[in-house]
Amino acid sequence: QRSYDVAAIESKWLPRWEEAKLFVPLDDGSKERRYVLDMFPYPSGDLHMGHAEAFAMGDVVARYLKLKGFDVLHPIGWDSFGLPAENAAIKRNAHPSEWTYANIDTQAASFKRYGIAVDWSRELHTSDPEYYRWTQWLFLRFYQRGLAYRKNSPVNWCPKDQTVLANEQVVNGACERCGTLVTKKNLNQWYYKITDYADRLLDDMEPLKGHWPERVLAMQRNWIGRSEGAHVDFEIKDLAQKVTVFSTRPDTLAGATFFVVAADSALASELVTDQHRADLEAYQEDVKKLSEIERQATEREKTGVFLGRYAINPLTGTELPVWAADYVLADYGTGAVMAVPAHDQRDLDFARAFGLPVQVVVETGQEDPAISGIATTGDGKMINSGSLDGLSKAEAIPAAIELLEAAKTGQKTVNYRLRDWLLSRQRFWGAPIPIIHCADCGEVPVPDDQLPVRLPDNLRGEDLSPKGTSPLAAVQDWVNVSCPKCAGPALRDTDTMDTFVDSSWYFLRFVSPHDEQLPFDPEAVARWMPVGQYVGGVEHAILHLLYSRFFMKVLFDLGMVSMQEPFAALLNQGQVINGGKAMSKSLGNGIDLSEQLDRFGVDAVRIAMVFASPPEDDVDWADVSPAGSAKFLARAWRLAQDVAAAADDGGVNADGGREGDAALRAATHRTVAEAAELLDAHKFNVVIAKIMELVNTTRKAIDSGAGAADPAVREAVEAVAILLSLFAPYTADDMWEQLGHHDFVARAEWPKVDQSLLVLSTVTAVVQVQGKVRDRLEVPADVTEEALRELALASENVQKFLDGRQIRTVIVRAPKLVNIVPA
Ligand code: ANZ
Ligand code: ZN
Repeated sequence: QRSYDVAAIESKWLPRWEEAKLFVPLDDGSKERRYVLDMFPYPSGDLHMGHAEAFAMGDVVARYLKLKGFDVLHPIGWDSFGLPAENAAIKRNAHPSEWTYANIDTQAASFKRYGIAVDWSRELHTSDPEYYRWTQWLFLRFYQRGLAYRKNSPVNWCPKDQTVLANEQVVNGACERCGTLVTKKNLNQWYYKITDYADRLLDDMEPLKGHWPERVLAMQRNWIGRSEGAHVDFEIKDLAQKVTVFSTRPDTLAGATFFVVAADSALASELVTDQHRADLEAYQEDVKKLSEIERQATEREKTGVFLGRYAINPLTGTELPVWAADYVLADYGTGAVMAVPAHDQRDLDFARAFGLPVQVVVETGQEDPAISGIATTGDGKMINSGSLDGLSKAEAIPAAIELLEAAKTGQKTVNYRLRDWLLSRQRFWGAPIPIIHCADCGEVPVPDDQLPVRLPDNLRGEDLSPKGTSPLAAVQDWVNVSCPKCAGPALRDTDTMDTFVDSSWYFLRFVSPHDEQLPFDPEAVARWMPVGQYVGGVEHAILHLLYSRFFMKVLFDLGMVSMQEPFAALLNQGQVINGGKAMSKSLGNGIDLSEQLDRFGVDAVRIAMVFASPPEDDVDWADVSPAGSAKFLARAWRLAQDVAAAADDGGVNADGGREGDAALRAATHRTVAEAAELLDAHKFNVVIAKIMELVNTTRKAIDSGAGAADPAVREAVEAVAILLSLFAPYTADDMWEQLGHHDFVARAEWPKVDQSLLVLSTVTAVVQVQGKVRDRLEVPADVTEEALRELALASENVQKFLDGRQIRTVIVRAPKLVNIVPA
């Protein structure tokens, strides 16, 4: 008899798995295909607890589907461009690739040891020229469609990282990477025109409902921020210029009593009279110092300056004083608003701060906003609004738009919060933008046959330190090229792409990772995509997931893919925390994964993690017991050993244990049936609890029942090994081998469930009224409390004894007892 030796089992199976390449998909059409994908890791160092959790979850799905008979694609790669590599290179006077690829080696070794069921032959790195060649190629396809363009505008600037940021990378006004408050800078930058896809990104979320977490869909919906309303044009008195506003409430036009433009917009400087220019400029200086969050905070006292101008209400002809204020944002709508203080709280606060009039145009029955200080935003009857009087809000909005359109001073419009995706970065470690700037020809795409535009390899350490312009700009022999069009002297674009560009299409590269003709083989895409189950953190709810959806739609429009959504289902795993708090250096509550693996073994750590909570919830390491899991695994493993010892022929029981212990057989089949349902519903933690029960039941059968030679015991232990293989692959394969199988458990079939064994026995439930037995009911042994309560109340005998009395309480002890207490 051996004992359960974790280290020995790991070193025995790992090389065997590597050699067997168990998770290379057949891709021959003999089985239905399924694509399972984990968000690929950033090679920041070694594998950590967060990876361990996320990948354990994805692995359950991949292994389960394979056992169920699907041809499973479960690849892995590295999101290996990005700032941390560059910062590490500066510190160590090295090239970013050194740090990056060393980390990848370390992480890959840990992933292998961690036993993730992936096809290693498809491994990719976004920083490899073979990969970024295609990132550049795709950029050029977008460029040719007018979906990649350059413009000069105020952009988010991180003063610490010395690079621009996409709106999606600014979290509460700060850089999502380093937390530094983001400022604005006017720069000429590259954008992807994601705004062209706003409506499709919204509409195509409909079929994702129920398959994606609702909060992710809600976050995307808010980020896109579609609002319906109207553009209304206002003449400016004494100026030839017209100014347009965006309003969701054109019905309230007659209630506009002043007009506000964003203080930091060009418009403010254009409109201001000479007399007020100094005031405006002083105010603009103050506004510059505020962050975006401060500007939008509703509690903050309203500030602003009068510009000396008047806008003319196109409906009533009233002159509205024009103000500049910071509560109106330069980059939303048109950067100008018609202020309706009676019905908009921000406008009302401003009106009260500066003594501007308040005019009610919707009679809501609430107190006059001028007195209460509370704007009335609800429905009511229109008043003081000419031909709109008497209409409800729902009627008045289209009616007002009709009036404006007839008078040619406005039209219906849809406004979005979504902005184009700023994709250029002034840093080194990313895919160079494949554009050449020629004095004569302008922007010239690098010809496809000259891709990739490789990064120079002679930059290291200080060469990479952030200067506000790309480090590539300093490499003269890289920057200076001849124009592909006219052969004259020209300059390469020196910016690199946001790393979110790399990750917006990697899932497509995985289906044909070695393709040299195209970024992906369209036929392989048709076979494998969309991803059937995507697994990753909720922190990507907007950035990566929105960008990937956008890429897919563009590729669809390019005729390169046949589906418009990349991820049919999404699972957001929780985080691993410790003592109720996120692990952090400053709290000193970090848990080192490799130390845990060394102490308890891979399987124990994996199973402890999955068992701790439903996959969507956080795992608090303080409540997790890998030691307990290790004990459980040893118990399961000993079952296989006992069966092997008891079997005289040591062979596999082919008849499925038909002859054996009936109660154990029922338990086994019920466990397998329930496990399948639970796995489909992603209740992985409950599956583990079920396996634990089955292990206990089997142990009892061996020690004080049927004995280890009973065919039902073998059947039970085989089921345990197969179920365990989803969570504890080393232990499972070792059990499988002891049971006499000469192949890996990953190649086993999901156990067949004998439906006749699932019929549950019934029990007799006693029904009392006021403590006296009044009926007996035959009910299923697993009857729910609610069902039993209903059955009891429906009993004729009970109704007779209740005799129409009201019921005070019903005490239910399923499945055996119900006590009804009348009032
Ligand atoms: C008049 C009005 C009356 C408005 C009323 C609202 C209520 P959402 O729903 O977020 O799209 N607005 C327009 N552009 C703005 C800007 N650049 N900065 C700040 N506010 C701006 O909001 C649209 C409403 O926000 C618009 O409708 C406009 O005020 C304001 F009873 O116009 B409304
Ligand atoms: Zn040229």
